[in-house]
Amino acid sequence: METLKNRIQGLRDQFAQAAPQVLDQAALQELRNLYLSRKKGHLTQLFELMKGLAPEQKPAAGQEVNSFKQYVQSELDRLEKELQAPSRSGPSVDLTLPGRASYWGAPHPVLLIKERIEQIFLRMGFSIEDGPEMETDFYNFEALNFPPHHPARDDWDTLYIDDDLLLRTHTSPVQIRVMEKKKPPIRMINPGKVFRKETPDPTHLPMFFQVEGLVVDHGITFAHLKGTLEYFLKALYHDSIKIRFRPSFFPFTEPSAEVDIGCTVCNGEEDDCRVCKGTGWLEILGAGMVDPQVFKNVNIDPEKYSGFAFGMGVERTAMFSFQIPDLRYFYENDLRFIRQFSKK
Ligand code: FA5
Repeated sequence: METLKNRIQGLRDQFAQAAPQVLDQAALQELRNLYLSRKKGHLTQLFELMKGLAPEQKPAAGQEVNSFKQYVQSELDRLEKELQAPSRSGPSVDLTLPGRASYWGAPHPVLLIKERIEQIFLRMGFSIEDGPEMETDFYNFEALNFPPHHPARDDWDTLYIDDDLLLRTHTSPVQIRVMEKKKPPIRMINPGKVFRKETPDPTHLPMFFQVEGLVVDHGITFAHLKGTLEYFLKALYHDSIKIRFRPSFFPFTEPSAEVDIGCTVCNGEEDDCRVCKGTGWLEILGAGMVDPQVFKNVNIDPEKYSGFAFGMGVERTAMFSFQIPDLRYFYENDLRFIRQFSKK
């Protein structure tokens, strides 16, 4: 009797293991034959085994075998039903549902404008140069004619790393690095990040991109500076963009100018415009003729050569191109903002 019970338990375990593997009608039929086939099925063999038992053991044994047979039968029925249900026999996707659009990503608007600026200057024969974001006091200030304690340093709220190292406040140090390396003629731009200890507001960021420009050759005049920048601004915005040059001061250029364009957000028509603050003008870059002292600092003879330089803010340029009223949107990483620049 014990042998029979153990045999039934063993068969029950085997069945439970085999049932989840049944994925089609052929496998189901195989399992059915294994247990219920009249000739060699496990149940037929169990009934054979019963015959050898003592008569008083037969009723209990009969109950055990019959209950196992019922278990097998009902499990086979359940598997049969499952195979017919759509989840196992047919595709589980509803092909009538509308498709989901996939998002392809979009270039960041600042990157987009940086590339447009580069393209315009490449067309004019400028090269693209690179420089470090962490600078020494010499490159960021001294070689650019800012002696220690010069009040002009106060215009830049500098982030110092130690007494000599700082996060560059502008891309102008790259002018020095390029003039140390290359001799004129030089025609280069340098796009890169700069850092200032500023509180973010609609027109100021503590980290932003600038594009520096430098031209050095024989006989370069302010007319070249003006012509180059006018050509550039018209190519970037449109032919009828309003441009004005205002006298300004930078220790490394003389004379110096600040260049403004007519407000692209309000067109000079709103007194309370948050971007131009009602002035109708937007400051886009600083520029000027390279100061002779800067040439001397890099061993270029100012009697033989002259040049001009400029530095523009890329976020401000992008802000004016896309009419974005607040520079802080660029770095809030709100996908709803970024996705507007997707081409798809
Ligand atoms: C400079 O940084 C000079 N190095 C530019 C220069 C280069 C002058 C070569 C002469 C010759 P300025 O601090 O004005 O200048 O900055 C240049 C431009 O960077 C500004 O016109 C503006 O477009 C942008 N800018 C300045 N400060 C910020 C700021 N906090 N956030 C975003 N953009 C800024």
